[in-house]
Amino acid sequence: MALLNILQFPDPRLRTRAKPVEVFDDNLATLVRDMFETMYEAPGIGLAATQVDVHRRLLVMDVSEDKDQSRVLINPELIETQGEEEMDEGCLSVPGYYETVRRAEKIRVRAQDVSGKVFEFDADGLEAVCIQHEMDHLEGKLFVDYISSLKRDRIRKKLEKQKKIAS
Ligand code: GNR
Ligand code: NI
Repeated sequence: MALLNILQFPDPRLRTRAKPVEVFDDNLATLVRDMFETMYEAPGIGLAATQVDVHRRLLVMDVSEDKDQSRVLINPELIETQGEEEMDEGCLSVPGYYETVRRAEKIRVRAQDVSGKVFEFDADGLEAVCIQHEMDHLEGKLFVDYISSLKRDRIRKKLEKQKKIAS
């Protein structure tokens, strides 16, 4: 097991569009395990491969209170969306900042599991928000892209300053 380094905004690597996962092998299973360990340790409710500098289309998540409902989505697609909802979002790549984002309220998702098997399910509430947030990462998109450029710039400057002090 290994903890992975989480890239922080405004790292340009977070802007990479991830490629499909094509090989469902032991390396993939190890990456999934390491991503879960990294997500639970952070702690966070989701983690996209992009955030750990792996530019393949997979994400892990667990939105449960008891942290016993781990879910891995490989090559996820939204096949249906319904309604709109606003929620305060945070991101492990934008630590310490929370902003309101409007997203689809209910979604139907198609994805593959770690062995490559295709499955579908419906999600709403926090789970739906988390899936859309993680799928954005796979497109190189961050939740701060939904707020004003003035606010985003302020966050960028503060995180850059923090990084300088820390290094
Ligand atoms: O841990 C996280 N919490 C969260 C809260 C509201 C909306 C989205 C999220 S995802 C975030 C972890 C993360 O950055 N995933 O990419
Ligand atoms: Ni995030």
